[in-house]
Amino acid sequence: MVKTKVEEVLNYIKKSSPGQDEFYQAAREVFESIIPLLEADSRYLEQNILERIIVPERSIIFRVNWIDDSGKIRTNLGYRVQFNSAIGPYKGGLRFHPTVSLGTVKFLGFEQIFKNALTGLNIGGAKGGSNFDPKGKSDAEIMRFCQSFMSELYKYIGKNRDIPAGDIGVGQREIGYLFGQYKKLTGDFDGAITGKGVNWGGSLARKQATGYGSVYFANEHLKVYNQEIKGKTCLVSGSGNVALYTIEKLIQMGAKPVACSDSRGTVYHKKGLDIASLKAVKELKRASLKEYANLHPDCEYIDVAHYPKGAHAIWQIPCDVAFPSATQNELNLQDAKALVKGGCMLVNEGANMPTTPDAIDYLQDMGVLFSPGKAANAGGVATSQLEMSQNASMTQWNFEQVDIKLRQIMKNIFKIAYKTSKEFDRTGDLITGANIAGFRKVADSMIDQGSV
Ligand code: NDP
Ligand code: 2IT
Repeated sequence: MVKTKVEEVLNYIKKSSPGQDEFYQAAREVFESIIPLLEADSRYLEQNILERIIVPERSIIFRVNWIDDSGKIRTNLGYRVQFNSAIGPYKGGLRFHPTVSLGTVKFLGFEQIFKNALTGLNIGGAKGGSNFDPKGKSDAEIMRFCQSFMSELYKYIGKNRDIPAGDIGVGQREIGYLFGQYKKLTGDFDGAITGKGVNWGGSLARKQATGYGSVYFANEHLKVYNQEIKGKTCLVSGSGNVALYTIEKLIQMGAKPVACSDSRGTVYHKKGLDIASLKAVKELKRASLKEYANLHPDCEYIDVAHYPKGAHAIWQIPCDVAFPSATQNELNLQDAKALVKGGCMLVNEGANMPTTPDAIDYLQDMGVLFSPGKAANAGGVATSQLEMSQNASMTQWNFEQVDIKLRQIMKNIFKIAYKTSKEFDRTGDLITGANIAGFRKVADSMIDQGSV
């Protein structure tokens, strides 16, 4: 009966959201994994929570006109999906990438609802972005695009209403231009955007938080099995914000990250990645990883054109722990098979939905530990909330204060996901544990607040 109902709602999503495959994938994963809760407590189906929770409270789509360096008017699509505000104001990042569509933003916003609930903080779920491609654009073009994007978005956000932040293609530079325009239009210097620079209201450790948090989570996970991250050989896909600070924390904790990637290729540095030159190439120069390979003749560079068909080069490298930290569906069944062959014991998701459903099934069947992104990468948004909190009280905490809170939050997220997996007789299945714990908090709040 419960399973039939879940299928019914999933079919409805498929029909009512044509072409939104990623959204459908995210909804299926959550709904299938919460079946034990729906069976144990009839209130959720009686109150039509599934039908209600899969519809965003509001989806805003807008035109963004901006002027390129040659004086030509260019047009992109802008999105903000305010998915759920049952437990707090809408909160979630903005993604600028040519692949962004309404389906992408809906999948990310849907995931964000449960991730934010898991942090234990009062933040609702949202996501936004644009199909604007920041690659190859000048600083001035990025600034004009951000100003134009905010000229529409500012109408819908606010420190108690909706608080955007960064995601793929949106780092501190973009947040600066967005915040500048927000301030100009509203006249308010407040915490309506997070990920700000530390000189102008940003929180120390926000930049590091997602990556550091991901490693703290992996370590908590390993501890249950009498293991630790120290001494482990690791693969970290991507080389953006999340990947770089995952690599940095791994090195600090005595692990050995040996490979990372970008959209053009993979670097395999067997003796261990050098974080200083990685940051210099990717963070400061915004260059290709090929430049890192040029600086380190002892490392191997595998161009994306030479990936084995259908698989991704990075996952073919032997490792103990894999941290997919680039983008969705970047680790497929073929990759999962290679990881198992290479001795991988834990896949810890730094990105949002990086592992395909068949890859997850395979990893779990083969006894590989799995940390779902909703739990493992929640340190970024949690620290965003710490930034909101500092802004509201007009204070600034030092790095250690924020880092201690981040560590505690990641420990708590692990604890609640693990405890909930146990409660539903699936001890150690953190997908079930995280989805049920996140869903229960939001669904109970929706029930408390009635039909709104
Ligand atoms: P960045 O833009 O800083 O970095 C993204 C990295 O992934 C880059 O190295 C990029 O390559 C690579 N990449 C992006 N898209 C693709 C693609 N389609 N194919 C191949 N490579 C790709 O983003 P973040 O590090 O902020 O985000 C990474 C992931 O983590 C995303 O899934 C994001 O949603 C998630 N996340 C981010 C948080 C944050 O606080 N920033 C918080 C929680 C999750 P290239 O350098 O060539 O562009
Ligand atoms: O996916 C995510 O959690 C983020 N991109 C961070 C969101 C935030 O509001 O800090």
